[in-house]
Parts: sequence; structure tokens; C-alpha cells
Amino acid sequence: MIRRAKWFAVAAAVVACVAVGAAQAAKASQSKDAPKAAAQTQTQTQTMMGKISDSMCGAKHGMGGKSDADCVAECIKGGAQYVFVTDKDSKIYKIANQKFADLAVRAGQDVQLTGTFKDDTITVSKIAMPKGK
Ligand SMILES: [Cu+2]
Repeated sequence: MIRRAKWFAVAAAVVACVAVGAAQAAKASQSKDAPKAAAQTQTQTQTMMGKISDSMCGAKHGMGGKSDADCVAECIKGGAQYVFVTDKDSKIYKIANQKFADLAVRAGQDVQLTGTFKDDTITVSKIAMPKGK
């Protein structure tokens, strides 16, 4: 009888252990899926320092003897799109709302741009001049 009780206790311990393990595994797979789902729909409003440029030139303007602003204007006329080049790492973002009025006004200039960033595209909500300039 004593021996049987001992066996039962061991069996119960094993069952309990498996149950806890399964619960932990379920929790782990849940928390693994959660950030992935969030990343897929992630849009973030951010403000960044950078330059309004165009998709033809990107970070460097190729038209000699012209100001950056004129170069962007020429490129846009030639069918290019406005882009945003960050100061921090010269990353080039596409701009979703090409008709945003300040894009033409601030072309070629250093600006403080606020918008919704999604992957490599920004929907611009505000273009301000950087402080101290
Ligand atoms: Cu250009």
C-alpha cells in the first residue's frame, strides 16, 4: 500500500509538470505572435530632421551650378517625386502625399518633418524649419 501511494505521488507530479510545461509553451507562442502582428500594422508618427529632396537625386544633387532647391524643382518637373533624406543616417524615405504644399516651398532645405512613418514611406503632416536656423 505504501509503495502504491508513492507511485501515485510520482505520477501526479509528472502530470502536474507536463501541464505547467504546456501552459508555458502556450504562453510563449502567444507572446511570440503578438509583436509580429503589431509590426505588420505599425504606423508611427515621428518628427525627424532631414532634407526635402527628389527621387532622381536622393541624398546628392547632380546638377552643377544649381542650388539644391532649384535642382529638386527641376527634377520634380522632370517627373521625379519628393523624398525625405534623414540627417541621422541619410536614409531616403518616399513621400506618400506628394501634393503637400510645403514640399515645394521647402524643397532642397533642411527641415523638421513630422509625419506617419510606415516602412520606407512617410505621409507628411507638418514641415517646420529647424530651431536655431
Ligand atoms: Cu535633383
